[in-house]
Amino acid sequence: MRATAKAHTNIALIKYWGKRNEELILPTNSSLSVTLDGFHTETTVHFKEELERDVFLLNDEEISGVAYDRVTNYLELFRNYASHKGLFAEVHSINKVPTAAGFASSASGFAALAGATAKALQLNLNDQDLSRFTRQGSGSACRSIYGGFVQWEMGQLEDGSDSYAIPIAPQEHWDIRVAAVVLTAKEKDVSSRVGMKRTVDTSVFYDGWLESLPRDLEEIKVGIADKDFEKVGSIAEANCLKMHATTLGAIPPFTYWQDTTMSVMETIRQLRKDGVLAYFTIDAGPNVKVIYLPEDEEEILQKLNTTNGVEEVIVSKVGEGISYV
Ligand code: 2P0
Repeated sequence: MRATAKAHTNIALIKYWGKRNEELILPTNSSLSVTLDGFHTETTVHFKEELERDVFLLNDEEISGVAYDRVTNYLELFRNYASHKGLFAEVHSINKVPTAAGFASSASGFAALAGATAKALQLNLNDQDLSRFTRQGSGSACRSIYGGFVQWEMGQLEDGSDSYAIPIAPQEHWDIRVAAVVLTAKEKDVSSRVGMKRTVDTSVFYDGWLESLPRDLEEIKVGIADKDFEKVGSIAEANCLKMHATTLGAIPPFTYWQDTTMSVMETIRQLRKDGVLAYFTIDAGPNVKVIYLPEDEEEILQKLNTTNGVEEVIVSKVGEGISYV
């Protein structure tokens, strides 16, 4: 009753920003992401009769508190499903997602945890079932089951059975690059969970965000199919700006941006004025991700590395889906 899974993180080009059901993690909108090869989590789950509770080690360090609770509560889902009440596990995760890079390590983390747990319990889930299970650990993680370009279907049903990710185009479809621009951290963030809830509950701009999404999603899928980089980049950048605009309309208002975030945005706009196709996207934090084509890499990295506040730039290619070691 032991298995190891490896999953990569992903970056949303059309953002998930809000839940209609917090317990089941059901979103208010469908989203679309690219799986990244630069960042992954490898997790071993070992169920043992002699354990009296779950044990969670992250990078060889035993974890307690909120992070432990989230893992053990998540394992409970599988125990209930597989009728293994009282069977506990040792979970050993190696996280190759530098927290400073501002990627939700929960995406690769919960995808790897779900995969390893299902395998250890010999549940024989197909990818769709696995994605559905993964979603209940962390929303964005359900997209990390697949490589390449992935859509998370919001679904309509109250039990969440139609809310899971589907592959849109495989890893080898298109070689685009994503640079994670790490900025000097200044202040504590509003977590994505708290931020999205506050926005759904209070932002006067939230309805506008939701209304604009179906069109963004349809258009970007056409762009991906046609490998139209200008189309994909401009839709992704505008979608990110709309998501962040909703936070300014919340009560109390907040923003994830810092002055250095805006410096990077300005660098990207200037690159475009100079004829280089580069676009930015930003998640629930100050760091910026830049998407571009391989032939422009040298020039873009040179400009980013000389931008105010940039500590480090980490490049990813399009990555693969979950695998078992
Ligand atoms: C995304 N984000 O689509 C969006 C864009 C942040 C901004 O998914 O509460 O860690 O575990 O479902 O997935 C970050 O939120 O939230 C996120 P939960 P998650 O990638």
